[in-house]
Amino acid sequence: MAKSDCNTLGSRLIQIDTVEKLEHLRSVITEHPELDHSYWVDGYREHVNLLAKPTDDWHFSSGEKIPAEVWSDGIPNDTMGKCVQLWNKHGYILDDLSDCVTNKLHFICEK
Ligand SMILES: [Ca+2]
Repeated sequence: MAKSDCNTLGSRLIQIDTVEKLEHLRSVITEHPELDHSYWVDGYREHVNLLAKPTDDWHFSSGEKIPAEVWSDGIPNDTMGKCVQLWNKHGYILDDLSDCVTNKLHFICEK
């Protein structure tokens, strides 16, 4: 699983907390066609239930709130969203997903 794999390496899932960091990742990935995957990145949502709005309560593992500006318009959009991917569609946007484990996403660690 990505989180424990990152921990084994003495790192963590990458925390995309600024637009600059997001754009840097996009430029690295687009320059290297072999890196064209969707990636599991840090972010989770508390209080997932059908009454909550998909935009509610998104945090990094550090507990900090995910800043609104790193999300694209209309995202998060999954009622049951629990985790975050850097999606290899729409030019690598952050997207919420209900399950990042069974989707067998690649993942990015950082120190
Ligand atoms: Ca979504």
